[in-house]
Amino acid sequence: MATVPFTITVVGEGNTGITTFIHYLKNMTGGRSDSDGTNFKPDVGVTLFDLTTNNGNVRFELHEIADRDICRQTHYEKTDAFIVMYDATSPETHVVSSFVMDIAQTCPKVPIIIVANKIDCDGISEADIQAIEDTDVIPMSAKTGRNCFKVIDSILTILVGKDTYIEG
Ligand SMILES: Nc1nc2c(ncn2[C@@H]2O[C@H](COP(=O)(O)OP(=O)(O)O)[C@@H](O)[C@H]2O)c(=O)[nH]1
Ligand SMILES: [Mg+2]
Repeated sequence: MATVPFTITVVGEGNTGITTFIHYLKNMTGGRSDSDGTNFKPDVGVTLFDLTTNNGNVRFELHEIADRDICRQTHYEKTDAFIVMYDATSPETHVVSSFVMDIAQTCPKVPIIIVANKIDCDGISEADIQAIEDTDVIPMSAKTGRNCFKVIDSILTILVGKDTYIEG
């Protein structure tokens, strides 16, 4: 069966946990990082992993973008879905709306998933986590892995179709 490739761009302020999230997924899926130079740019990290779903095989190419201008210039066009991440413990990183507005203006048809990371941290209660969920943001911990695959499931639902799930 053919593998359908998707390019996912992950953006957010520094230190929100993007690299940790991508490493977690890479380790869990046996993925690999692109270090052969073909996709390499100073501010861009690329990680590939394959998923078997009930609706076919999917390849995710995850791009971590450190610089918003680079993101705009080189990535907006080829991105199938964006993950915008903020740190749930750090309100100043909650500049999600500016990322979202930027993306929505440049490529309004591309889906955006908003993730609040670091929900494992002290001071974040289950009620807080529920409140995040109520705003259609996915609460996540890249450290413990909680909800990391929920983010992937949400993308699969949007890009592949409803009731798509990872098999095996
Ligand atoms: N407690 C906690 N720390 C995290 C989590 N994700 C990342 N971190 C920590 O936050 C810091 C920044 O993470 P990093 O992945 O490099 O962030 P990036 O700049 O967005 O790529 C590191 O010290 C990570 O160990 C998380 O879910 N929970
Ligand atoms: Mg990083």
